[in-house]
Amino acid sequence: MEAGSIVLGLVGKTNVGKSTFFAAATEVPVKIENRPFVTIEPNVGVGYARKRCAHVELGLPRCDPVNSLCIEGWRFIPVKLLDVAGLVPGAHRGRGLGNRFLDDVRKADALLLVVDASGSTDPEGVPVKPGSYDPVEEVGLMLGEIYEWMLQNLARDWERFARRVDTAGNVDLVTALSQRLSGFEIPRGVVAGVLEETGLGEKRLSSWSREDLRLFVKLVLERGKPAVILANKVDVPGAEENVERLGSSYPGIPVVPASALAELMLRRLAREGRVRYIPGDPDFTVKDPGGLGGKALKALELVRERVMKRWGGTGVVQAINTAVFDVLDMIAVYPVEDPNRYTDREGRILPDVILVKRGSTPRDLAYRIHTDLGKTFLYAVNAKTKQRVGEGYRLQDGDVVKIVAAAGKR
Ligand SMILES: Nc1nc2c(ncn2[C@@H]2O[C@H](COP(=O)(O)OP(=O)(O)OP(=O)(O)O)[C@@H](O)[C@H]2O)c(=O)[nH]1
Ligand SMILES: [Mg+2]
Repeated sequence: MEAGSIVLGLVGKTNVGKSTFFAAATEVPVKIENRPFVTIEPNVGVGYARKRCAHVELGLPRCDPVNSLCIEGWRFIPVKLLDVAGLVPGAHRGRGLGNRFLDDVRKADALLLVVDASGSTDPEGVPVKPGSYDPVEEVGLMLGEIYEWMLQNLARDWERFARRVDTAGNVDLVTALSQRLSGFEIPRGVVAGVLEETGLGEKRLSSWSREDLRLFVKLVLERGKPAVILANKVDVPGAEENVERLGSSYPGIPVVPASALAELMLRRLAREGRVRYIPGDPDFTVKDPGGLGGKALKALELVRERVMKRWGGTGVVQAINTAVFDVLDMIAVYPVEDPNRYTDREGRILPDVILVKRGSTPRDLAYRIHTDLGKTFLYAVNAKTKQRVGEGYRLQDGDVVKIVAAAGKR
């Protein structure tokens, strides 16, 4: 299954539950232990955003998903997840495992910043009594590490770079800085926007002060690698108050309360047929209470009380949804060949769903499917209204569209 084009990077302090989240979301078994620096080599896998499937809205009895999954009317849309080594304060100066591991998340479109909302790990990831460490501080430290990492990269050999750009004359700043940041996959529009907004675009690079450079990196990071705070371990008593403080401490960054451990447990038991649980559901049911041991039943009841009832779900799918649909502002569209039957050439109903940025046109979608289709795009048919739509049309969430191109076949 193709993982689509969205990449989410799990970053944060060591021993907070990044790999647990990864294992729960991707169902790929990875090493999880209660000690710092368990993960060294990055884990790459496929997780899913969840949305009502278009077949439900269209009143169709079913669909035939190919690039995604549909479970009881919920479409699960693949996104790539990266789980990397943890950070400790001072990682940018080489402490702990250093922050070269952040290099693994250069390709991430957004970051899931995992923090221990229960405060049961110290800054070095060593287990401590719950509530003895402040996750608000943890977020600040981790954002600081990520920021220093980018600043260090950009500032390396800065003077020489600035002189070269200034004297070259015909190089524009947006291009030069975008190229310099190319390893971070920062959209060009972000660089251009920050230069304009700060007025830095008017200044020669060699006259930028250290503060100018810092401001530039701060804003580029905020917009080019937007984050969601995953407040993990909310199953631990005492986490609640921390979740609230996290929410008010970082305006502009959404906070999703989560228990990666609960999701991991529910998925395992659902696979084994012992509970009924669809990832992202607000609750679950135990199928065979007799077959489960007393310990497991007790753990499940704790999950129900402390996680599902209090927070409305485990937060794992919710965090992916928040990153994809809120922070990255993506919408889901369904390309088809036959707009009357909503099928592809093989007669499969709504086989594929594709994530595109809100505001995308049918031609943008055509490019996403295939470069040739984008180049030879003529018009599209909105399968819901059966109307022809052109380049002036902005795709809407849940749209089903047929692309008509000059090449015909692809
Ligand atoms: N109570 C509770 N414990 C959790 C939760 N998520 C993870 N843990 C525990 O936290 C510990 C660390 O989990 P990992 O997933 O290995 O953490 P990590 O962030 O990947 O750690 P490193 O790879 O070592 O940096 C394990 O003992 C997990 O069982 C949660 O939601 N609730
Ligand atoms: Mg790990």
